Amino acid sequence: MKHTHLLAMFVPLVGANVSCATKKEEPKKPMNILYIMTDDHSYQTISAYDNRYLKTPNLDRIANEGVRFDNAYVGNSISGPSRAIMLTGKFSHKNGFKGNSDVFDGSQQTYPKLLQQAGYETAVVGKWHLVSEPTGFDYWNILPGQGIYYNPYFNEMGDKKRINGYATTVTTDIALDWLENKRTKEKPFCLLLHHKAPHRTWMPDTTELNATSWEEEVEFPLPETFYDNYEGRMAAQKQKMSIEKDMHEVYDLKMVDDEIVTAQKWMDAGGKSNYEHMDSAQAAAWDKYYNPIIADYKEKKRSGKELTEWKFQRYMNDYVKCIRSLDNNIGRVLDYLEKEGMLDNTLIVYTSDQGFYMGEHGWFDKRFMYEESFRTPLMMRLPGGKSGVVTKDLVQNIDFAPTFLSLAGVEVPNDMQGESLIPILTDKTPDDWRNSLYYHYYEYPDEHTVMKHYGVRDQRYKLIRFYGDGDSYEFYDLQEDPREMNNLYGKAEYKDKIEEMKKELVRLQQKYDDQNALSLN
Ligand code: SGN
Ligand code: CA
Repeated sequence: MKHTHLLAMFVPLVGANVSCATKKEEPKKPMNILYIMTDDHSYQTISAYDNRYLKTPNLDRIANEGVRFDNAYVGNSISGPSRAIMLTGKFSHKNGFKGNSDVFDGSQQTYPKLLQQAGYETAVVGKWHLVSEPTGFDYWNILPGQGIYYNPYFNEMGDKKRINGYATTVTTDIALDWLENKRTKEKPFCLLLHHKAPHRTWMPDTTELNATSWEEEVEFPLPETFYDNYEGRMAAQKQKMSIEKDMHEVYDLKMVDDEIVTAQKWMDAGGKSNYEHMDSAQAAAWDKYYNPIIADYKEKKRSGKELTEWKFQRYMNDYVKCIRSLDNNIGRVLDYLEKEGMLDNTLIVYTSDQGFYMGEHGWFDKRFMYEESFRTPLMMRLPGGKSGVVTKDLVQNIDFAPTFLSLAGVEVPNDMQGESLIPILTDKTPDDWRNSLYYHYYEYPDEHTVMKHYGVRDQRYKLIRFYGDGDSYEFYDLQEDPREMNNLYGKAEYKDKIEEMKKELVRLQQKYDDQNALSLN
C-alpha cells in the first residue's frame, strides 16, 4: 500500500483570501502545480546550495520560502530517462525508457494523465526529449530534440514554428502566455516548465555577454578533485567527459574562427552551426564579447595545464551566464504568480533532470552514480507547508508523481515506485521513510563512454557495480571520503559493510523488480 496523503488540510488555504474579505466563498479547488525543471543544472551553481560561483536570488527564494532537499537523487542520470521516471514514478526498467535513443511509450500511465482525469488542466512547455509526442497534456509546446539556444524551433501541438529570441526567455514567455491566456482558469493547473539551459554547449544570452567584458570576469576556483588520476576506479579511467581531453575549444568554448576551425577540423560543423542560428544583431553582440577572447586564445597559444585551466574558466563563465538567465526568468514567473495572487495556491518545484560536473574529477557531463551527477537540486515551495527548511531525507525523482497525485487528492497507484513527499513538506518524515536509494544507468558507450552501472547509496555508504565491457565494484564511505576518490572495495576492514550493502542492493532490486539487474548479480 502506498502512503497516500490527501490534502484536505490545504484546500481551505486556496479560498482563504476570499473568505476573509467577507465575500461569498468561492468553490474550493486544489493546489496548482508548477514544476520547473532545467537541463544539467548543478546544485553547485545555486547559491541556496553553494555560494562559491554566483548569486541566484530567485532560485534561492524558492528554497527560503519552502524546503531545500540536500539529498535529492535521480534514478538514471541522463535526460530522457530522468524525464520518463518523473512522469511515471517508475524506474527506467519499468517505464521502458533506459537511454536517450529509446522512444517513450506514451500510452502508459503517467501522473499528468491521472491529474487530467481528476480535473486538472495540464501543460508541458520546453524541452521534452522523449521522442514520441506528449500524452496527458491539454497543451504542449516543446523544443524538438535537444532544442537550440538562439531563435529556437518549437512544436506547438503539431504546429512547428521558429521563435525569435533566447531559449530560456522564449520558453518562459510561452509558459506565461499559457498561464495568462490559454488555460481554463476555473480548473487547477499542472504546468511542466522545462528549460533547455544550461545544457551543452552552454550558450549565454547576449544580455549576459554584454554585462561585463571578459577581462573583468571573476576567476573560478578549481575544484579539489580537478586533477584526479582515477586510481582504483576503472570506469572513471574509461570515460570521455574530461575538460582536458574531450571539451572542444571551437565547439564547446566558442573559439569559432576560420584559422582555428581549419586547424581543428572535426568540430567545424557543430561549432559553426550553433553560431549560425543567431540573427545579425545577436551575432554582433556575440562577436563583441568572444572576438577579444578568440584573439587572446590565438596569441597565447596555451598548452598543458595552462590550456586545461583556461578551458575550465571559459566553461564556467559560459555556464554561469546561462544560469543567470535562468534565475532572471524564474524571477519573472515568481513575479507573475505573486501579481496574480497565485503564490498561495501553487506548489512550486525547482529541479534539474540531473546534476552536473563543474570540473570535479576534471569533468563536465553527468551519467555516473558519483554524487555530482547522481544528486540533483530540488527545492519545493508549498503554501501552508514548511518554509526555510533544509532536509537530508533521501528522496528521488520516482517521488514526484506520487507527491503531485497526493497533493491533488488522487490515490497513488500501487505500481508507482516512489513515495509522496508531502509529509516531508508539511509535517514530519514518516518513521518508515527509505534508508537507501537505487540507481541504474544503461547508456554505453554512447558519447561519453560511461559504463553501465547500478548501485545503492544510504546515508553514509555507496556501493556501485559497473558491468558490461568489464566488471568492477566500487565502495565509498561518504562520511570519510565525500569526493569519492578512495575506492574501498576489497579492503578487509570494510568486508562486513560491503556484504551488507550488497544485500541491500539485492533487496532494492527485488523491491523495484529490476529482473535484468538481478540476473547479472
Ligand atoms: C548531447 C551532448 C552530450 C550529452 C548528451 C545527453 N552532446 O548528445 O554531451 O551528454 O546530449 O545530454 S552535444 O554535442 O550534442 O551537446 S542529456 O542531458 O540530453 O541527456
Ligand atoms: Ca540533462
